[in-house]
Amino acid sequence: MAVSLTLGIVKPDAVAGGKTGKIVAHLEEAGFTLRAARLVRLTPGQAEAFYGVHRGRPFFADLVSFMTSGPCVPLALERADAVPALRKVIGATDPAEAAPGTIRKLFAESKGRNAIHASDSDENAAREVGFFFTEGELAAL
Ligand code: 3AN
Repeated sequence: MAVSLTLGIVKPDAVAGGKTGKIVAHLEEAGFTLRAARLVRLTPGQAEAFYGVHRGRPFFADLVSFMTSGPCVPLALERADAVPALRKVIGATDPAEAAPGTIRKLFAESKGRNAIHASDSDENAAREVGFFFTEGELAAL
């Protein structure tokens, strides 16, 4: 089990709902170490670039609109097997289908307003961490 990095984003619904601290605490209790974090309001161009893989999907315009609707909190998270571990901790995309105790079950409102993003592969994790943070911003432990 190699230690690796993944990207989480506390989404605008959870930031506006005052859930950022609870979600970060949940992640730390699940064994993740915070390597970098910031509060940022994405521009439409940034959100379209970040979610470029979903361009053309029916929910793309709503996704960009939602992700630019208020500040979000990108997090560079470190742990053994970080990518699958974070996917497990956040739960299914639709909170109605998310397992008990997962972040989306606890904090998400709907499939669109679903509280948190997590990278879905090591390759995307590297791209997504690099989207928000420079090497120098990944704090040394
Ligand atoms: P996940 O975030 O679980 O990896 P993806 O990659 O399928 O899910 O979708 C990316 C984001 O697009 C989701 N987090 C969600 O906000 C949004 N999304 C996905 N499917 C839908 C849908 N059917 N309706 C509205 N938003 C959706």
